Amino acid sequence: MTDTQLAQPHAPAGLPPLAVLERMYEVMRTVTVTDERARAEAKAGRMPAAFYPVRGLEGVCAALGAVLTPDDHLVSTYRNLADTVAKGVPLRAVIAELHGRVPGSSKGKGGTMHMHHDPSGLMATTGIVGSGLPIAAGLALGAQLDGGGRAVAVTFGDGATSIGAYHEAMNLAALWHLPLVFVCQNNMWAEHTPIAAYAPSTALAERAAAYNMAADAVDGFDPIETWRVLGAAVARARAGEGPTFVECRTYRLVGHTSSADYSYMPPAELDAALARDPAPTFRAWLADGDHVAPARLDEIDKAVDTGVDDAFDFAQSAPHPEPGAIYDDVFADRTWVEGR
Ligand SMILES: Cc1ncc(C[n+]2csc(CCOP(=O)(O)OP(=O)(O)O)c2C)c(N)n1
Ligand SMILES: [Mg+2]
Repeated sequence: MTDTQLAQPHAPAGLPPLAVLERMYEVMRTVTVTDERARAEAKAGRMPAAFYPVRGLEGVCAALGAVLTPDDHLVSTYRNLADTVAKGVPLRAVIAELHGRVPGSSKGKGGTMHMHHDPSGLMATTGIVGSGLPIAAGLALGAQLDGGGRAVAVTFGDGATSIGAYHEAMNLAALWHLPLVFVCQNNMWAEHTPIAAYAPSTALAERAAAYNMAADAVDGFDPIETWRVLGAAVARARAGEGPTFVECRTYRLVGHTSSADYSYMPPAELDAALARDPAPTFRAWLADGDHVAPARLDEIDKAVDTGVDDAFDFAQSAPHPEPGAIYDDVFADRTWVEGR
């Protein structure tokens, strides 16, 4: 933990209300089931796209979704299944976009690298490591100029903290007190490189002190603690108290992409993380602590399974975009396109 005292005054007391607990579990279960199905579909050649698994991030993303409203903006990465679902993008629109089909959130023309869904506040996803941070800083400047009240969050990996754009965005956000939450999804790996092999200090939250920015580090396998810390950071942003850097410590439970070998990951480390698999662990905690009735959890599981099947069936029977649609939604002034 680093400067926990900076964020904590805003931390909500107690547990999230029942509806929020149920929604968090629904998101986590949806993500776990969809992730597995997407990897299978990609391997079978039915989803001809790179898919970046999110297993391990379920609790972090469910917590983030629970503290943001649809008016708040989110910028994510290529590893965005959990972020998009948690932010409220309909699963059909997410899966159709992964398949490059017309009903996708970017009309099937963006794929996982370029998703956008206005009604839920998902502003962009990016394929270039670290490139979402300056975009989010711009959105946060917009929110500030609009008079405040709206928070902006950006998610990125641990590896992104070694990219120049990360430092530029951190610097400006702190200097201008932007309403921005930097959510570092530290899964301990950047492709095939473990964090200790590329970062001289693996305490990533401590770097925020160099920008005089509030920061916290949290166990990302604990969705309730993550909800508290992210909730406090979002509250700071809304209150005009400036940005917060939150390092959510998790572990990547499968390979970098759906097809990548991950036998290089130390088995003991991976097994320890798998023993804390977010959705089943949260489910057991909800049931054992009498927070949500087991029958209700069964109901959620059933609805999630049906919803995931529906989203893949929907996507795979939807049309691809027409070639002529390639210039639509790209240029505000279409003279150049139409003049050709
Ligand atoms: C600027 C840039 N350099 C390299 C890559 C190739 N690349 C894609 S994902 C990745 C790993 C990034 O690791 P991290 O930021 O920890 O995110 P994770 O994939 O673990 O979620 C790399 C190097 C890229 N997309 N962009
Ligand atoms: Mg990583």
